[in-house]
Amino acid sequence: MAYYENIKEINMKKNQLLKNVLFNIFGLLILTTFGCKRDVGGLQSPTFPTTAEVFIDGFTGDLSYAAYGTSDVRAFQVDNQVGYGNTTISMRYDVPDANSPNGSYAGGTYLSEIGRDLRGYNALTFYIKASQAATIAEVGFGDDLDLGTKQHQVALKNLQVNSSWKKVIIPLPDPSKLSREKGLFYYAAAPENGRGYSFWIDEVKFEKLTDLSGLTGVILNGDNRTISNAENGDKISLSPFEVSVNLPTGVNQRASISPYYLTFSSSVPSVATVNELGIVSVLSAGTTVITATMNGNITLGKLNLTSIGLAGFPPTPAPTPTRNAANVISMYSNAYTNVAIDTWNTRWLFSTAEESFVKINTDDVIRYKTLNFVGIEFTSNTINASTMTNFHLNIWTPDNTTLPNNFKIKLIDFGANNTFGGGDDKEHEITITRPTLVSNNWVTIDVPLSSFTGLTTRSNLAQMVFSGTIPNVFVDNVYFYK
Ligand SMILES: [Ca+2]
Ligand SMILES: [Ca+2]
Ligand SMILES: [Ca+2]
Repeated sequence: MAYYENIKEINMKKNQLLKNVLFNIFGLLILTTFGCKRDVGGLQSPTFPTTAEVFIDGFTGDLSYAAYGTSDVRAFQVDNQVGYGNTTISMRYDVPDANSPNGSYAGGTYLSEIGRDLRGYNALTFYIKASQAATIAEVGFGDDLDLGTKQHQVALKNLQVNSSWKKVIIPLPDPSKLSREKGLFYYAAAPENGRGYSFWIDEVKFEKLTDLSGLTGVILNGDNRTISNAENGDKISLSPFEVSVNLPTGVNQRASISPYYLTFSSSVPSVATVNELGIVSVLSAGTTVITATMNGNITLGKLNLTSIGLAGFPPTPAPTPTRNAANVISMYSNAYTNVAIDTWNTRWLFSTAEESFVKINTDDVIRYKTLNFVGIEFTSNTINASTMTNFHLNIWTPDNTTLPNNFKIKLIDFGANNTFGGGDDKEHEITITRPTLVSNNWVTIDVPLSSFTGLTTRSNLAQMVFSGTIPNVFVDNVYFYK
């Protein structure tokens, strides 16, 4: 199969990032053991090669190479003079100078055209040295150019190298997921202080190491993070996602991993859910603990999340009334049968109040916004509260309630003629302030009707007015009782 066809196939499948890409690893030809048009993806139980080697003194036959877009596509070549150990063949990378017309960095990925079964291994290893002390931005595997997902990517970042060969070990976070891996090795390296340099990599292979220990997934940098004031609708990432391992040298090493290696869960999904990318979605007020597992083992790091609910919304319903219904005339409550109310917002001239009827969990509440004053009418069926002793309601506000802020309630009785005017109307307004009036808590207003001193009759109550200086008010459990 021609090298040219290989390019075409990859370009068809993949992406814009791939610039020129693909030049031959040995010279001019890439030989593959499979026809390049053969589609093995649809087979039910295919067997993929378990080949460990990627590059020893040459490449395995299933490989192709793709240079990353904007990189220097000629940065990589096989070096026949330098090699690890007794060999004189390795992979050489010439990082360009900054502002090089050929590209601003060196980077690319080595692909198995058909995929490999890596489930029998636990690490990718290789040797590396450089022409000078340098920091390689990224090396790893799992970049199969499937842009946007890179589900199996593992990246060792900021790898320190110098002029002596050293062995690098990148653990496979969960080998069971690597039954058909195409992205066998990738790298990206930028100039050091604006100047290019060279580095060599050799003996790239997958291994089953017996002296790796402490393999653990890590989220949130391994922290036990607490967020106590999340709000509904918040999205919170559990990144960075990492794998931690104790290397044979005793060094504890972390590498970045795709979130697809992790399984996330929320202890209380009604409060917040977490998707396969480790993004937490806050849904309702309450507390949940978000954790993750890798390979069935709990990761380092977790998120203790408390949502206060909707911003400016009561996190919980108002206290449920317990008074005997026989002693109550209810205007608005889930606890009682309510009398008919004409409107909870008369939209009188100069009133800016907007009302809506919302639920806190399953409990109904009236919400007022931009409240300066609001008229409430029940003239069609006036209320006879003559035998009642008290007026009750619950309110909740997120607004500042320090003095002189206030919430006012006016009750209006249409008098003996049971109609507006006629000289017999009576009314009285009370003002609620601190300490009764507080923010972000349900406030119980329970006032003896005798306190409405101007309301000398109450057999034909027909109107009520809420007003004051707090523009956001939730109202519930509005009733008279005796
Ligand atoms: Ca070699
Ligand atoms: Ca209610
Ligand atoms: Ca009247």
